[in-house]
Order: sequence, then C-alpha cells, then structure tokens
Amino acid sequence: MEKLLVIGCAGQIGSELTLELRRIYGNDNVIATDIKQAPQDILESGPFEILNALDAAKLAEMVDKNKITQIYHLAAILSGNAEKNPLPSWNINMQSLLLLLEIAREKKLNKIFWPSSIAVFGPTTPRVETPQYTVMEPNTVYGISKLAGERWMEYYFQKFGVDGRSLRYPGLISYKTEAGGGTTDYAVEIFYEAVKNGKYECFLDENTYLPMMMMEDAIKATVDIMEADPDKVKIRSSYNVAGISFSPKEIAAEIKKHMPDFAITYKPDFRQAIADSWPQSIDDTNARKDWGLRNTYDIKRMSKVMLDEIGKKFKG
Ligand code: AKB
Repeated sequence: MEKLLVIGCAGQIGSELTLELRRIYGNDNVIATDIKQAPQDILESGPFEILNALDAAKLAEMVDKNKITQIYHLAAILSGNAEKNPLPSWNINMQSLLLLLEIAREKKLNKIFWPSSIAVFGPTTPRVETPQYTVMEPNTVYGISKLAGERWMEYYFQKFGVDGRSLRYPGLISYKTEAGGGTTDYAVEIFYEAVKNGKYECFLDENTYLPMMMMEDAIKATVDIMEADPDKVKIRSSYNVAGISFSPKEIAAEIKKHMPDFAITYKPDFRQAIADSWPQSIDDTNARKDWGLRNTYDIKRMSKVMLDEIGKKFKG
C-alpha cells in the first residue's frame, strides 16, 4: 500500500493536488505538510503537520513513522520573489530538493515528484514551440535552481535508481489558492480583480505571450506521470507540458465578453524582463507520446470557469 507525503500542501498546487491524492489513495494515506497552516478542507480530510522543507531530521522521522513510500515536494520560492532575495531563495529551492533526493535514496522510496518550470529556459532558447531538448541558459535565480534541480533528478535516477518524476509547469491558473511571487501570476490576479473591482493593472506588457495551464489539467498531468509505468517515463530530468499560450491583451478581451465594462491598463515592472526571457509556447510531444499527456482547456473555457468560480466565492 502506498503512503504519500506532500511538502507544501498549502500552496497553489498543493492545496488542490493533496485533495486529489487523498481521493485516489485514501485520506489517511496522504500526509499533508507545510511551513504554514493548511486550508480547512485539507485539515478536515486527513493528517496534517507543520514541516519546514529544510528540516532533514523531522522529514526523516516523518518518513519512518508513517512508512512513507512517495513524496511530492511542491515548496519553492517562485521567479519574482526569488529575484528579490537571490541566495536565500537558491538555498531553499536547492537544499530542499537535495534533502528529498537523499531521503529517497536512503529510505528507498518508491517514487518522488518534484516540479520544474518553463523558467529553465532563457533568452537564448527558441521561444516559439520550445522543444524538450534545446539551449538552456536561464538568467533568473529560480530558473537556475530549477535547471540545476533537473540535473540532480536525472543524476539520482542514473546513479542510485531514485524513481523521480517531474514536469516543467507553465503558469498555473486556478481559482482556489492564488499563486504567490511568480511572473505568470497576472493570469490569476486578472480574474480576481475583474470580479472584485472590474479593472486590472497588469505588470506585463499587453503582447507578452506565455504558456499557461489550468490547474485541473496540471493535476491530471501530475497524477498521470506518477502513475505511469517506470519504463514509460523516459525523461528523468523533467517533461515539457504546454497548456495554452495567450497574452494579457487576449485574456482581457475574453473577460470583456463576459464583463463588457472590464478595463485593463499596463504598467510593466521587473517581471517583464523575466517573461521576455521565457518561451511563448511549448512543444510537449514527448509527454504526449511517452505517458499520454492531454490538455482539455482552451482560453474560452478557462476564462468562463475562472469568472464563474471566483464570482461564486465572492458572492458566497
Ligand atoms: C513563476 O511565474 O515563477 C511560476 C513558474 C512559471 O514556474 N509560475
């Protein structure tokens, strides 16, 4: 029987992935942890403990005590925040991954999941339909830590047989928990501000195209790669996953179809340079071929679901 531990259950991905894992594996078989308190539905549906992702002793103790067989490590300092605090962010992102890999090796865990990002690419990467294998010269702290992390994931697989699986997430769009400190966050904020105030000041320029993915598709992709037979997971660094690409101008036009008075203004900040160094769209042929990645949302459906769900939240 599998026993799972989620690190970072209160974040944007963790708050939804933890509940899905509990649905699949059983509530008591998924131990949720975070450095801060978890959302109510996670607290009520199964075990939760406070855990700092850098606390090696407590992590090892939790793995032993609960006979953990898989760890999902979702805690990270995202691109925008990492630029404000480079070395501490590098330390958190890298040390927590190395700790996870060592625990996986020592305790012979069945599998681990660690997310990478489109941030592994940089200004010298081809930006349209960015291939799985291409030039990678990231120029953000977050991107450098994700690229180094990918190399460590592959190293531990090749040297020690650690069964690590990873996706290069694009910007993730969700209505449950807001993202924090990323460059793609505008694509979530815009819906909240549209519903709350009818207007939004965007920190990226109107024609900045970035790859994004609705959380439901991202969760499904995560579960699918983790459930795939090991021999189907041919890439042990991290897989490109594409989702949908759009610009702030296009998403604003889509919101206007539902809210004709919605107004958007643009005031690019330091995150514009980060966005300009990232791909505009992604080629995810390998993930589709190897373990069956599928994307179900387009910009129309995404916008409708976001506005409806955020609307319910605020009217409720
Ligand atoms: C960020 O913007 O930093 C993240 C990411 C693309 O990894 N959402």
